Amino acid sequence: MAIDPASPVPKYLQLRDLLLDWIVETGLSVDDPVPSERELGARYDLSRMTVRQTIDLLCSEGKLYRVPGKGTFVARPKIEMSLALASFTQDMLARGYRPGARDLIRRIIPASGHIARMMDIPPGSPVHHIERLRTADDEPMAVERSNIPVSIAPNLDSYSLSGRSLYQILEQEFGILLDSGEQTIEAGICDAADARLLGLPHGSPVLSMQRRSFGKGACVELAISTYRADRYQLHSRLDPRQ
Ligand code: 16G
Repeated sequence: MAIDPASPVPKYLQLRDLLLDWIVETGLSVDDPVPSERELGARYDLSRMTVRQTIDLLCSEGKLYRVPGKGTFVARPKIEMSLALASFTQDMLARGYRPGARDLIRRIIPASGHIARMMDIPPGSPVHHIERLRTADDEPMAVERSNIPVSIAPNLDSYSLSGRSLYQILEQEFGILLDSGEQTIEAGICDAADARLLGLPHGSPVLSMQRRSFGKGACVELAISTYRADRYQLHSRLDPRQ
């Protein structure tokens, strides 16, 4: 395939698709180098500026990455997160990664006005506040901040969460089955604290998620989480009836 100069599609976008096809066809894998901007320009008869625009785009999409002085390489594919009421553990296992969690904060706090409103509980009522760094194959992926009313899981704080799924503990120890949920996802910028935890430069793009999970009509968890946008993408099936 070649660039079509008569196409209404800008050349840098045509080159993007050609390069992605070429990577698949030639069987390039993660960390393999792609040809230099000069070689690509010559191969597709394009200016260096157009080629750079394409490479910039593919880098910002997380498909390629640059190493100064070395070249441009194929990036690892992003992890797909399903928009289901699944736990991090389930989601990672289903995708072939080893899930992990490191406790950052675990304490009982009085529900703030926001938490109380979101969870439909009285302001000031006690909630378990759990902050965890979530990992996949030991790589930091997300900072999750969960709030769970003490009234529904009184001694949750006595259960270790290392190596065990929160949703599994809620089900097995407290008989709480999550039956519905809602989630909002926004683009965001990593603050200094989360950047340090996730091993990212301050100001990196993230996916900010707020999830409310319900069991028998009551709000069980309000989770406010920060996921790395360079390693994560959301995947959902589309239903024409919704
Ligand atoms: C998911 C949930 C989180 C929940 C966690 C439990 C989001 C986006 N996702 O990551 O709310 O606390 O699963 O995971 O908020 P676990 O059962 O593996 O501990």
